[in-house]
Amino acid sequence: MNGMDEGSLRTAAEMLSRARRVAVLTGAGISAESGVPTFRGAGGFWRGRSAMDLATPGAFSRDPEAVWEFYRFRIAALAGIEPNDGHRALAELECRCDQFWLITQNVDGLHRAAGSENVTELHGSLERVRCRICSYRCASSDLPPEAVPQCPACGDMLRPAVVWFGENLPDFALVAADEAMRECQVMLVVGTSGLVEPAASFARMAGSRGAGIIEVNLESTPISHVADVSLLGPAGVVLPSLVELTG
Ligand code: BV8
Ligand code: ZN
Repeated sequence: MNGMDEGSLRTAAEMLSRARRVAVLTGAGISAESGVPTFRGAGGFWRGRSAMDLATPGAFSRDPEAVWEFYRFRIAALAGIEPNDGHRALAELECRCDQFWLITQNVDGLHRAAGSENVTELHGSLERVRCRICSYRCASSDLPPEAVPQCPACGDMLRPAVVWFGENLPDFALVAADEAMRECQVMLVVGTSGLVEPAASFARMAGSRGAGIIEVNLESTPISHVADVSLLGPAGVVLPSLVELTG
């Protein structure tokens, strides 16, 4: 069942109204209407290089200047972005549930800025940087100005506190995601292309345990096959309508 038709929206709202324990998985698509480029759209390229090529430990070892140029640009862009109605609708939904998990692949901090509380940043955050080898960490806003900032504690290189391709996700994030998948009665999957593991498998895992799956996206994705209902439309329009109908 798909399409942003009234019937699908009503079905999704009924699923959510009956659920007391709700999990949400979000991807870059929920921040698109805030002006944050998505990974696989046109925004997925930086000076002709794919974001995927730059977001790896190998790229950082080979060319830390280029990787830092990419991330400084994205960190600077955080100053100019605001949560949109989609982020705010999820913060509202959280208030209406007995248990709520917001698991995001995004690193832009917009869910917390919108007021969401139980947020798990699977892939870290652009708001923080850390030392490549020691435990030093600081806010991105306190970043030293050098092209490749040095750790004040040990002198090695500072890096963005995000999870790169080929790196493991932090244990606390996997524990939170596992609990959400086990406990939720409904999982809402918003604005993700469903290509990056392990997040891409969360909906299938929750669905195989009996949770109802609702997808919100502009187009169908590999997740559409495991969704009970797919709502095709922009998250900033669909989510407020959905939460309002949930009553
Ligand atoms: C791991 C942080 C164990 C950085 C990100 C081969 C070698 C090495 C690894 C692998 C391999 N094969 C598979 C892997 C695993 C790899 C992976 O999945 N690769 C894929 C691409 C093949 N995963 C990992 O490496 C993960 N770690 O598995 O550890 C391990 C260890 C070693 C070796 C193997 C396994 C770590 C993954 C984390 C990577 N870091 N980000 C940074 O941001 O710079 S991922 C990055 O992609 C972002 O976090 C982003 O969120 C994420 C996923 O993308 P989406 O969020 O889905 O965004 P996308 O642009 O793709 O899609 C946007 C969607 O929104 C679209 O569907 C669009 O239609 C929709 N949309 C647009 N506008 C709207 C909208 N929807 C609604 N409304 C709108 N307005
Ligand atoms: Zn250090």
